[in-house]
Amino acid sequence: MMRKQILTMSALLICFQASAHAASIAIDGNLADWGLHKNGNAADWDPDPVLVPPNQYKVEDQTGLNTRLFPGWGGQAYDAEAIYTFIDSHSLYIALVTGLSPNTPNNPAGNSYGPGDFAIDFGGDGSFEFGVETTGTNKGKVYQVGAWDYGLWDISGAYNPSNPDLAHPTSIKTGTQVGIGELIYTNSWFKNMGVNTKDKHYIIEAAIPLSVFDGFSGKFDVHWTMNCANDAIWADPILPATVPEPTSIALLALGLFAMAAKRKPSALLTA
Ligand SMILES: [Ca+2]
Ligand SMILES: [Ca+2]
Ligand SMILES: [Ca+2]
Repeated sequence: MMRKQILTMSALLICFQASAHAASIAIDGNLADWGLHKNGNAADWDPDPVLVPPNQYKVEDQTGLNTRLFPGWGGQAYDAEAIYTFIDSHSLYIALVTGLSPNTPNNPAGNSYGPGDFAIDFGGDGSFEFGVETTGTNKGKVYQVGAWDYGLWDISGAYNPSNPDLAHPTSIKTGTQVGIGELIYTNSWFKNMGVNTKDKHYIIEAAIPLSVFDGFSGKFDVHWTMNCANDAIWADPILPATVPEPTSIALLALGLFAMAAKRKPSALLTA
């Protein structure tokens, strides 16, 4: 009897989550669902304004061979070009466009640096509490981060690997896994996005369940760079404090009503 009641509740809650998740982002490495285009126009970088209002994205497309990206160099191959974020009742969605191939070897001795991880700072205080792995067998896993790796540049933008700028964490060094999201880093490049039509672009698209951020809310930074931190990009969405939504309250009440009905069938029948 009790088991059946619990199943009824679960079914109702799953039902609710499925309907709330009906938002429009598919984690498939294609950013058409964000309202982005590949038409060779400047407006290609502008997302769907309803989905992604201005505070939730940043575009910083650069081009050219060995252009200075600030603080580092590396041109298109190291360009962190755009980041977009969107939050629904279930997940944080992230879309990143970069010139950095996921297959770039991490070989500092050969002046080659691989992709970094998403770094998430609640409170805007420079402490990046969470990280999301973007490559390797842990791709998509979310960590509460103990320590970060950093890049080659100091706070003034000078090459100084022994005193790196802590505002730009690169890869997760140590941490405790708190969950797993969906994440795709496309292996093949595409062209014709924006006015630099010959640039090759790769995409990272991710969905992170909000449950991993339990106890955190408010404005936060979603930051990404590569392991040299030659170029970094970030956006500042807002995570509302968790309050039960009217729909879920109604469904919970319905579930409780169903349980009460099962517990006291006679009372219901004679009412
Ligand atoms: Ca997509
Ligand atoms: Ca570019
Ligand atoms: Ca913080």
